[in-house]
Amino acid sequence: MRAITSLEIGMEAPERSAIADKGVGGRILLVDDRQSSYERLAPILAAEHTVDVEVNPAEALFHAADGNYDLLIVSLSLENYDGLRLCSQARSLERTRQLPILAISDADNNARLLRGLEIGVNDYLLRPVDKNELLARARTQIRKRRYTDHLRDNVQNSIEMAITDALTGLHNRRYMESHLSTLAEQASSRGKPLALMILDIDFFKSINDTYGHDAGDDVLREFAVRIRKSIRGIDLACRYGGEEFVIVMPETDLTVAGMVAERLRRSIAGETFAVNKGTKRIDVTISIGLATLDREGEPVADVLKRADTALYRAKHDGRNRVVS
Ligand code: GH3
Ligand code: MG
Ligand code: MG
Ligand code: MG
Repeated sequence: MRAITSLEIGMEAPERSAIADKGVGGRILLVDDRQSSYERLAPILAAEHTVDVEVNPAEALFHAADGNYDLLIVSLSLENYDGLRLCSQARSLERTRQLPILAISDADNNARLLRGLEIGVNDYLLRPVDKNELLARARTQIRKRRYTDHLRDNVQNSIEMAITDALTGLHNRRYMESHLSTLAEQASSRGKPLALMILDIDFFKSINDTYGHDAGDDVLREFAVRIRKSIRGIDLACRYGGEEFVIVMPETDLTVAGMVAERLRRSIAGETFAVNKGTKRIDVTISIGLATLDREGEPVADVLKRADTALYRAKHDGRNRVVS
């Protein structure tokens, strides 16, 4: 692959960065095996964008797939290769499916152009290519691409926010409830155990009352950090309510879950929590109620209920303990 850089086409670096600042400058892969053609087109594009020229169409897809490009420009009149086939392959490949394609076609080849549009080519230009038209169409495709990316990021963020507890970064109750029954069904159908624990901070109200609400928040955040450290990737931890957390552990029986719970309980009681910007360290303890899925097809609500009853007993028996 031959990269046409600003130096090669004699353009000063500040000029390029001024254009990049406007946010339109993108990365373009130009697939063209006719020297007379790409030697004219690439410098035009390079005035606003970073351009790589690929003269070997068979290689082009490979580069398009991992080159992080914003736009693929394909000459349909390649000498030894079908430019349309390249476009169609790009559309069927996961990594290039969303990559905009601008086709360049000979003026006398309308049928091929129509086929290209059917395949999913986003826009086209006819030869002889007009400089300003090329730049305008490239710009439009790159802008659209940026906008779509932006929308996708926003959707992604909204989904994250809907399933995440803002204070601790753990999953929220809604997320856990929507996944718990699936986890239980999977465990049942595979004949694997499933353990569930409810963790509740002891006398949390008095932490708030004594050190302030912000200190309470510090404790919740630090508790979430310690929970994360003590679970496996397949475990599901969530903030279930105020100072109550739930951990679901697939493929874990009561004995192992009891050990995990006890280790966590001890680590909380054994190391003080920093609050109020680290100016104070306070003692925190937790109580844990533990239950497992007992029989195939048992409703998860029943398991949760038993874990909650166990938690109640842990509180009643003096707190800072695990009960199953
Ligand atoms: P127990 O040992 O029986 O669990 O007593 P507790 O004081 O921990 O339980 P209680 O349910 O009486 O109090 C829970 C408190 O948690 C009450 C509520 O104000 C506080 N709380 C709930 N959510 C938050 C929060 O996001 N931040 C802070 N700082 N406090 C919270
Ligand atoms: Mg309570
Ligand atoms: Mg509590
Ligand atoms: Mg509580």
